[in-house]
Amino acid sequence: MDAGTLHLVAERLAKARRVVAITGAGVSAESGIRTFRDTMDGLWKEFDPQRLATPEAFERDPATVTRWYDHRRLGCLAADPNPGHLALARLEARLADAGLGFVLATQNVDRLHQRAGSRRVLELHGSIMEWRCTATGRKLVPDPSPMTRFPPPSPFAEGALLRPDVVWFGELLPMEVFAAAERASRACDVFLSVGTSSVVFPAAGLIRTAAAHGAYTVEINREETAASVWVDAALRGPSGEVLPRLLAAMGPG
Ligand code: BV8
Repeated sequence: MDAGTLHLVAERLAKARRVVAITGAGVSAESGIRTFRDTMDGLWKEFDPQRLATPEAFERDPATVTRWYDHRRLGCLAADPNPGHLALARLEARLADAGLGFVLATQNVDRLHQRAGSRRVLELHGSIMEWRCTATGRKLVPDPSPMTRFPPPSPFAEGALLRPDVVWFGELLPMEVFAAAERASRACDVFLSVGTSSVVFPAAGLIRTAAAHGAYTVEINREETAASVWVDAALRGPSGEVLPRLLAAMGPG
């Protein structure tokens, strides 16, 4: 990662009054959670996330889809926040202490940002830690142990099922959550895009919204993404290394 760019970005962040960060699967990779672009581990090698993460797949084979989600849920529970999650929580605290604004919009469903101490987290694609009744929409947090029946029956309505409270491909995002992320993106001075391939919309559009409203846009990723061609600065490297160095380069908070 280029030290000059790091200090440039740190200077911008140190002067910013409102910051937005969007994160994707890459920010959890160093916690041992596979990204969507990694080949899937063992049991799931033959499945494609974009085929499994759809209402049609759930309709067609609810047992396989819920088994996959319970497998991922247990992996998220067993994972720990990494230095990248912790650095974003520190950035939020530093800005809040100075009476400045910080909004974290995540595409991740693993709740590691919250476990790292982030307080204002917009879960654009829901959470794997909450499941909801297919008949009533009522939600619950399943026990932190493997589910025993697939698909899990809903306790809220006879004959109904429980599904993960995530947004599947082809499903609408929670509109009030996305609207809050859009508002923050329109108003921010600096927009950080961390660990996302920036291909899934409408989340991937937020960085464009920020840029169109004058924000300084920064991409933190190990490699090029769909947004690389036009961000103001790119910090190449694992977010678990880049983010702590960025916080350190900002100087005393
Ligand atoms: C919708 C939850 C309205 C479930 C997920 C234009 C406008 C609107 C919609 C569309 C559109 N064009 C197409 C669509 C449809 C679709 C879409 O975007 N499709 C894509 C494939 C083109 N969008 C939707 O369906 C959305 N709904 O628009 O509703 C509507 C309704 C009906 C009909 C039409 C429209 C809903 C999308 C949400 C889907 N749910 N997740 C679950 O988790 O199972 S998406 C899921 O995939 C993630 O949440 C995330 O959003 C996406 C994966 O992206 P990333 O997080 O970026 O992860 P990825 O693996 O791709 O990349 C990892 C990155 O990290 C890489 O860049 C890598 O280099 C980097 N990295 C790796 N290690 C590190 C690292 N970086 C730093 N450090 C490291 N250590």
